[in-house]
Amino acid sequence: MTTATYAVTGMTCGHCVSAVTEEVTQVPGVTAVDVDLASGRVTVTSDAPVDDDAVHAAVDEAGYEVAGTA
Ligand SMILES: [Cu+2]
Repeated sequence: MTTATYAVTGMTCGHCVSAVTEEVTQVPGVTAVDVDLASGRVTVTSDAPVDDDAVHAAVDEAGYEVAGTA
């Protein structure tokens, strides 16, 4: 099992959290997504390392931006 944590900017409420969670969950290989709204950290759990670009694209699709890894 692998976890990667990303710093995501622009999330302000529970709706943002659901939107990001929903999109990132759809990235192939992802088994769990945990969003901490206060810190803007998104922790992605997967069986094998996930394509960073796919996570960035999913966050972008939700309407937010990955500022970097956290
Ligand atoms: Cu929101």
